[in-house]
Amino acid sequence: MSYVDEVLAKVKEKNANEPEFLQAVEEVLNSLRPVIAVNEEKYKKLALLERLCEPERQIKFRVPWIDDNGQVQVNTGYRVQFNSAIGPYKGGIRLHPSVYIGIIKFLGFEQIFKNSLTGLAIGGGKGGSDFDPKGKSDNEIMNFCQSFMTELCRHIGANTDVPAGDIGTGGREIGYMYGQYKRIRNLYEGVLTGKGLSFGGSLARTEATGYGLLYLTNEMLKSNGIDIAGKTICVSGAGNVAIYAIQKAQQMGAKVVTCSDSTGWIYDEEGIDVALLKEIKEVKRARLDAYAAARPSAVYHDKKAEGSNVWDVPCAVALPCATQNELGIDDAKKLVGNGVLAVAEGANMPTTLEATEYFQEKGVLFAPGKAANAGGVACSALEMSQNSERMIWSFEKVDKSLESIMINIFHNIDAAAEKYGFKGNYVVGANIAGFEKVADAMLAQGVV
Ligand code: NDP
Ligand code: 2IT
Repeated sequence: MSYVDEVLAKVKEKNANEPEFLQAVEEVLNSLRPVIAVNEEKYKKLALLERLCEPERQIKFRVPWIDDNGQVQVNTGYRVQFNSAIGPYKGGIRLHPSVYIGIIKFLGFEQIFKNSLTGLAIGGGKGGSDFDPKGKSDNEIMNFCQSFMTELCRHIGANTDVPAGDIGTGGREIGYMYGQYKRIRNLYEGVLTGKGLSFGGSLARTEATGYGLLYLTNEMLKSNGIDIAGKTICVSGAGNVAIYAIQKAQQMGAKVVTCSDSTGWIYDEEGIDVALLKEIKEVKRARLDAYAAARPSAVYHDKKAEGSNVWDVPCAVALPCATQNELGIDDAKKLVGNGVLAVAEGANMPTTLEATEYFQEKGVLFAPGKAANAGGVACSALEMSQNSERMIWSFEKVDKSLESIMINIFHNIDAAAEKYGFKGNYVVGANIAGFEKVADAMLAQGVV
């Protein structure tokens, strides 16, 4: 049995109840086969892959808070500090009822390679809670965030572990968490990213993941002789990543005709109205049916009632920007049937393994999330730099840095794929290019 297969078997046995984590590990380790083969004995003796798949530290804690009726509620908080070989742990905080340790571990594992791909000094981590922000009052959100940070604050720090946003955690939540950190630790430091602009946040961080997704997608299309201008694009999700992906796609001359939330989706034949979408999602925190109600060119589809989704709509480029495993094999077949040219993942692991392989077999360009959505965390690292030097960069400076980071990522993953004989397979390229730096640092730092 090869070393990779041995480790895969061990990881499966040890984490049998964490399918999302196993899915992420399987994809990465399978891609690494050609690199591992070159140093198989050495890596095995040093248990490099076992160490890579075992978080350095996992923290699980009680989060009690009081709702508006005076009732005490209890949630579970998590922080997985996965790998600090190349920098302090870095990764978002997800607030969603589906959160359990397997979700946080899959996200933390992906983050190791993504952060490495940015070329910046950030290790991999992720956190979150099964708290559901939907329908909560502002006061309840603050109570939760303060309680969450009351425990988390002892485990993080500007040079230790720097959390940020993810599903359910945006500027408002980061603000409440930052206030509580500062109050308890008496430290005004860049311990969180995605902060408000008045207290150490970076310009363009809000836009960064969506913009970065389009910078990378555009570069991938260009290198394959395709012009993004005039193309029809389907986006899923209607949160931070989706909104700014739509905005940048439009700036590049493409037409985005869909977006979605957990209850339904929109088809807008005239192209999504970003100002209206922002008003509904960022200001009113409402559902997407409000978009169709305000826009005659849009049709709202109820997900449950119709069983349909955005991938039913013919497009040249598909950008899944909502959540894990939202694009399965049936969706992939529909997209390919409708002539899709490229898929780029704005979300983390939105495409199932089966669907990913299907796209690759059919010659669809496929950019995996750990490369395609790295713009968010890259900009977070730029926020950390600004906090360290106590400076504020202009929007243009951050945006230009972001663009060049994303273009570099594309060329690095493209080159890594080609070097190992998998030309055009950006999944393999991203996993190998992300792994190489982390492995080198781990080996240099001894058995830790
Ligand atoms: P938001 O909370 O801002 O938006 C999430 C969107 O996805 C919402 O429209 C939400 O709908 C939908 N969604 C979430 N969970 C589900 C679900 N289980 N089923 C169906 N729809 C769902 O999160 P982000 O935009 O920040 O994150 C989206 C994805 O991008 C995630 O995978 C995240 O990990 C990834 N990502 C985020 C980065 C960032 O900087 N924010 C950086 C890199 C990756 P509803 O509101 O109805 O729940
Ligand atoms: O998945 C991700 O990369 C994020 N949610 C952003 C992490 C960060 O630290 O900015």
